[in-house]
Amino acid sequence: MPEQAAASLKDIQGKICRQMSIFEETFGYAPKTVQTVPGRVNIIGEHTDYNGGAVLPALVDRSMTVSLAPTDGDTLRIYSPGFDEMKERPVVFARDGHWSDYAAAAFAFLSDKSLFRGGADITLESDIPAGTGLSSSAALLVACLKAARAIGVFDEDDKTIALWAQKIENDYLGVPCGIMDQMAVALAEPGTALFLNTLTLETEKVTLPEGHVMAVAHSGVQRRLDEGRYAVRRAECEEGKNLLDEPNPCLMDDATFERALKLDEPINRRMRHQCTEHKRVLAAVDAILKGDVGELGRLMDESHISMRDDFEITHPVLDEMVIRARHHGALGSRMTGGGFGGCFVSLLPEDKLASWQEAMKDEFPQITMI
Ligand code: GAF
Repeated sequence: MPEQAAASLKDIQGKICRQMSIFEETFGYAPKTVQTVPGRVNIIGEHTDYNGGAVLPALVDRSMTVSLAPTDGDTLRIYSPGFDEMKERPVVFARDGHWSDYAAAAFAFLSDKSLFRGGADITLESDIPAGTGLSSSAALLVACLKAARAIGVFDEDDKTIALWAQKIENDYLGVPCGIMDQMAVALAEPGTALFLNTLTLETEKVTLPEGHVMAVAHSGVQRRLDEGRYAVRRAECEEGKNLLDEPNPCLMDDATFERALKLDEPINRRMRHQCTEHKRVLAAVDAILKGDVGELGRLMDESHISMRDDFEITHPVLDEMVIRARHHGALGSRMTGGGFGGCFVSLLPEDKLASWQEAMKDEFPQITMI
């Protein structure tokens, strides 16, 4: 087993053991299951997952761990060592902005589908920094659903779990997200990226060229999808779709693209990002398969510029960091995730990783390396 994979397996085993003891200390008995689900970084393909486009996420070495035991009652007892708080709430869901909303929504969904009866004791803990574009929410929902499956509540596959997690986020938690994050954290495998067609949900494993890594760093600028700016971009895309009569703007043909460019500001630029970003994902996969890291880096840079100028979802601090990331040796660099802050991802030769991280930390002490 490669050194990195062995280290990450050891890390997961450690998290499972820790979570078992936390559960036992909290509830006085052992959990029936412990599930660990990693976060994800998106290498390229931003905001294309709700417009029929392609995306290329990969797992990060941070994860969400959920332990669970069913109970006879009709309440959920949810404990978080991070918040050092126990929350008891009915299975019937009412969103109240509490950290326990996500876990509660997962069980409410299963209960509303008549799959889950009774109550549950749950503990959850994560080292995925929340609100940084690494899909801690999707990891939490998928971990809860996998835990429920492990105790026999249902036996659907991982793809169904991803679709359910998206539905819970859309319908119970009011976040109008696409399907990338849930598919990535439910299906991707460590060490490979997941090339996902968000229209057909077909997936393909893609391995980065030998000797290169994707370094992920948190800029220190916090973001939240439910702040509304993500929803505004979705609404603008809906407007573009209607004006062009094109249900999947990522896939528009040349003639439609010409019409899109003539739409009013800013819908014309929003549509341009959709179409060019989708094409960049396809080109990036092609570059990876050919081992052309120079081209891959160039596409990542171009993607950042498109997010900055056309889709307008970056942040001045991130714009500066990706420029400096390249200056310090990255072959390409871009913000990753929903936007307006959070993390960026940089392509680097493996042997430059340590010196690059040091140079970036020296210049931006607020950066956290993931
Ligand atoms: C967030 C959403 F949850 C995803 O569905 C996706 O749209 C992403 O932002 C942007 O690519 O993570």
